[in-house]
Amino acid sequence: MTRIDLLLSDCRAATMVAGGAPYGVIEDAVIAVKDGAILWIGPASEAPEFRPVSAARLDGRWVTPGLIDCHTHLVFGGDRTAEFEARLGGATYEEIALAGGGIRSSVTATRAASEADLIRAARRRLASFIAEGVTTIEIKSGYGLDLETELKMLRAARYLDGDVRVVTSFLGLHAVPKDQDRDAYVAMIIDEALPAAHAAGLVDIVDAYLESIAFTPAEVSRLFDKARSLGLPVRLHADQLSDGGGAALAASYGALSADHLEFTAQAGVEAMARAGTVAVLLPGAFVALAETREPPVAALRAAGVPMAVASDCNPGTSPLLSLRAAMMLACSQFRLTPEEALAGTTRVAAQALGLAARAGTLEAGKAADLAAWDIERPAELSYWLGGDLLHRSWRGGVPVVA
Ligand code: DI6
Ligand code: FE
Repeated sequence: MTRIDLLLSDCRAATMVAGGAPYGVIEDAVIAVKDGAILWIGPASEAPEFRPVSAARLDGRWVTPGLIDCHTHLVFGGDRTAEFEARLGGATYEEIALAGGGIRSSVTATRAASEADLIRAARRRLASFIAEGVTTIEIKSGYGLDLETELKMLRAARYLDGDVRVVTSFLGLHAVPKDQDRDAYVAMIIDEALPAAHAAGLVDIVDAYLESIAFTPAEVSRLFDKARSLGLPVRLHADQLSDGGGAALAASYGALSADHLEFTAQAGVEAMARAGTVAVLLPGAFVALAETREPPVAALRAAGVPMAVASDCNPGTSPLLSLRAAMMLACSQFRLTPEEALAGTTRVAAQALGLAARAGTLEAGKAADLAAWDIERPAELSYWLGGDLLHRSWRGGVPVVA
């Protein structure tokens, strides 16, 4: 009899393995966990005998891969409620940014915060995601915009790794800081800040904000050349407020993902398909900014571009503390199917973070990041806006929500 650490039984598994039954369903499943990974998963009728250290019967509940939020700005100082009120009064996001508010106001607050302050505030926000079954979260820098504060943000993000797996993205090219020469700033980020953050082991992915109010294709290309020379994968905030050719640029670097994509044209979609770049859809920003231009979901689907869904949790454009809410909004606003939305926060989200071999589906050999739910069918995860549906969760087979 095989000795294992954890045995889950009497459950229905939405494995999210592609290509088979919807949701990759296994009815009456057994999941055996050893050394943090799934050792065996399959129908109870075919299960070998296991000798588990601990076991849980789940009374027919659904089990999915732990949810993965592949795009957040969870670490920041302060808040932007005044800007929210100004927008409700008629100001646009671009006007506020060009007047020196927006990202720059979060930069002021983030520089003023201690590392402990940043951790405390981010941990409070993270609790909302953990409570809804998130077991992996990506967190970006980009509200420091100087070497010291970018490193402080990334250390805070790394510190939060524990109940959840944290993946970091270096977002030095997020905005040009106030009163600073643009070219000197870009050079500092590329030649100094990125190499230093990488040397400190703080960078998993390199991100940038390509936008008319942010950085140009030429500037982003220089950053991505540097990332390539350091052996780091890239991703990009692309075509959110205007078509800057961001999707095609990201694809030309073999980016893990291009994110937002509201204004992406057909050529960008096709370039992403060829490059295997994931489209990360961020309906929280779409709703919070009351945007009307939708990302080209039908074209992405037709071209076979995998679609992820993320919260984009940030103080400016997406004050969204729920990945499940993002799933619901992706269905209601962008017409994803509930199955696509769940794939977008499991299998495809893992791909967007370069974690496809380790997470995102329930398969032997993958991490035992699991969520068990009080639902009757998997579509409910994208159907309810809010609500506490989680029964239990595990990271690497260790209970998180018990
Ligand atoms: N992600 C970003 O980085 C920008 N928009 C988005 O969706 C700006 C975020 C901010 O205003 O703080
Ligand atoms: Fe973002």
